[in-house]
Amino acid sequence: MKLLESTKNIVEHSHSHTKVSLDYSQNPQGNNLELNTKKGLFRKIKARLDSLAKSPALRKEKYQDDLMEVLAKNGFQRREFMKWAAVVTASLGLPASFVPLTARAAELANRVPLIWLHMAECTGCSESLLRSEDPGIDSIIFDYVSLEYHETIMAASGYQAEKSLEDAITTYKGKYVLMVEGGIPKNTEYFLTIGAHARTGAEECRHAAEGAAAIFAIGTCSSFGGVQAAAPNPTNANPLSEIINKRVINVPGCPPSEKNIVGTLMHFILLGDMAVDAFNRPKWAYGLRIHDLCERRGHFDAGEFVQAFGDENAKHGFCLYKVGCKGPYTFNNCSKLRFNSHTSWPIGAGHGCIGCSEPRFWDTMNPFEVPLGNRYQTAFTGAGADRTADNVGIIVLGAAAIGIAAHAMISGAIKPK
Ligand code: FSX
Ligand code: SF4
Ligand code: F3S
Repeated sequence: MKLLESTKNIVEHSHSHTKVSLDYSQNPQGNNLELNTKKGLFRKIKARLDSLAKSPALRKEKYQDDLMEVLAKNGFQRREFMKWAAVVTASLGLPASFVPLTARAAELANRVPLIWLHMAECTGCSESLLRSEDPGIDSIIFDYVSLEYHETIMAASGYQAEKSLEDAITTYKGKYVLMVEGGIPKNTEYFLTIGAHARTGAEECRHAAEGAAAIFAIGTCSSFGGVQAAAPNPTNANPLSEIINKRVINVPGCPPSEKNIVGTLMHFILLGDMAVDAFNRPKWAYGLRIHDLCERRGHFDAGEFVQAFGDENAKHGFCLYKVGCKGPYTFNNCSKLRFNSHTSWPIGAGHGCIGCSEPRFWDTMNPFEVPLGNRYQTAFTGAGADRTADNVGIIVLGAAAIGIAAHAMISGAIKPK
């Protein structure tokens, strides 16, 4: 964090002296950018990629082809790949002239060893990414990456699987990216044991984290504990960051989109580090609220709300706030990037956002089909268990909820639907 802050100062300082500026339109703070000019940043990324290109492609037995051939075999042309690279580049807050660099980073992704561990979870994060029914470009790139260990898709099992994990940890010590999916029991670690030697989940995480070059918690379970950590949390499930002593970047969502998983990997390959918010989520993906860019936002502003699922207003695609949408309190980019190769997302499908990328959302955002504002109105007028809101974040959230709820109520009064 210190390093990022100091580079931010350099960027800001040099800004006052030079006319060359970066495109910060999607990344207003710009504090994930280490150099002070577009040219300098371009050179820095290019040097990183040049040095990566010198290392050998891994998993040759599986992919002798290059990425373009792998994509072609799956029916994608270069034009589609470049379009994909343009979307990722823009999402990461980088200028359009960097698109060829993103494309190259994807092509070189088979040089980066990746270990993916499963803890307590539903495997939805892996499925969001792999989309085995209908893989998109993100899924294919992920498969093309040197995925050294992933229990769901590897052929090995039992002792053999454990051996492949050990081999990967030893062979790529200090170089591999570690991605962990799922919550992890703490103290009563034995509530989660894995594999032939029945190691606890926590032991496995600590062991794999030691030699990792970068560590990402994939999904809300690994980032914040997730569904098994919901009250009363019978297994003492905890986030990865509570289990190990190294820096963890959280990529939450239940599940996170394939773009957020692959985009984070691309960001790492391109720049090595990234700016994060207070919950250690990459700012490029979790910097805005769902509500900020929601396709139904015009209806919210006009006071046009769905009152009950299936009503006339639902057919018109009106705002889902009154049937419980938590988009105003949720930081994620679903409204922009969507899921399943940009085809749909929860609000597009007609249900409100349930706040799945926020800490403790199972406890704080439910009931999912009731507006959050209703609950806080009760709490703030004196009754209700929520009066015990035990941290500033929730109180701030509550204040925002009251504002949002007031808008919905006033709009409802003026314009009953
Ligand atoms: Fe599931 Fe990943 Fe939710 Fe958790 O998910 S989609 S329960 S975030 O760890 O598979
Ligand atoms: Fe979209 Fe939900 Fe905001 Fe309505 S309340 S505009 S549905 S994010
Ligand atoms: Fe989750 Fe809300 Fe996106 S429920 S998937 S953050 S729209």
